[in-house]
Amino acid sequence: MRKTGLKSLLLAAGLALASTSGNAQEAAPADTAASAATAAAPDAAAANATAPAAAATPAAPALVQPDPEWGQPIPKGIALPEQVSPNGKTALWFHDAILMPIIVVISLFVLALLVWVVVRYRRSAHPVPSKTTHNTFIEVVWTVIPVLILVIIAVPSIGLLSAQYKPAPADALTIKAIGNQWYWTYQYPDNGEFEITANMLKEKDEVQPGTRFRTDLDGPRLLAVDNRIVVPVGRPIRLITTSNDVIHSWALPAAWVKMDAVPGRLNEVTFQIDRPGVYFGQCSELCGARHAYMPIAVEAVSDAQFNQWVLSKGGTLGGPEPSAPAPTEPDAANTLNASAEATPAPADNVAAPAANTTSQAATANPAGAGNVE
Ligand SMILES: [Cu+2]
Repeated sequence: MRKTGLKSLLLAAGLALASTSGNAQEAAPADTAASAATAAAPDAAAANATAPAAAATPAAPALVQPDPEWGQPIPKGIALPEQVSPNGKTALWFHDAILMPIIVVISLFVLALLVWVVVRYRRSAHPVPSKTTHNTFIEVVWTVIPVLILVIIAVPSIGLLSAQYKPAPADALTIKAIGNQWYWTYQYPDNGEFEITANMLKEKDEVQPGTRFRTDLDGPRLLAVDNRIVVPVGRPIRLITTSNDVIHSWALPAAWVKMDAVPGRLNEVTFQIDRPGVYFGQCSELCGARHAYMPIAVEAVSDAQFNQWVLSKGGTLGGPEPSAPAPTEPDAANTLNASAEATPAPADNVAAPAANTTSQAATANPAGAGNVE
């Protein structure tokens, strides 16, 4: 007991120091932030939840409530999930309208042939076997029909394949997903390089008192994370994946995305979410003991909410805009950045989460501040 008291005192002192140095450039709020941190000193968890840096940045938009029918597994579901991206919709149509009917018809046809042969040519009904060896007509038919079926499948299949690997357009938003044993970090290079750390949220009975645990607002068990990433609805996302340790895989089934995250390499995939909501995925490459506990949660919101979220994370709005095809004008970028001047510089922001050292015991990585509720 005494040990934890001492620990939280040390932690609080560290937080107070971090907050004063972090806010040094902003003359006015420095004192209040420091005193606020000191006031919160006895409760390290509370101090962590209301990160000192948040005093200077705009409030994050409220958490979006996940829809149990969309973007997460449904009980007894055996079909592909509802798709929210153009490629996903094509793939779902391809699976439901082309592949499944063809597979069902072929399977039933082969089953019927087998049953017919077994019944009609059984020994009691057909004691003398036929010696027939060749039938040109049947041989042509059983060659030509499968070829035609393969051509029918190949046309939409190759189209989908090429669509999945089409490079992102110039106005796409770039997000970098970095796999770690066993959590994800994300960077937004178009928006001031700020970084998000996403850890799985544990259940109420698995955490220390005062630590944030999963609620229904966060999402399903084993899929909810403390910091969702946010993307704008209807805008192409250029997702770049890599890893800090072993091979992971970033997968979001509802958006038809799965891309390996390989150490020392950058993989790229483009996707787009056309429906607002919260979508969940998991690491899809066996990456170690806690492979099952590094989920992915993506919140798709309007442009305005996305911008608000970016500013709340200390980012900038200098990235390419969806309507501007050639957004390289330095002037335009400056005017956009002007509104974000009150927020700390990107370098400060990247450093900020390190001050909030709620290490999640099992992974021992610094967690982010969490979505302030
Ligand atoms: Cu992994």
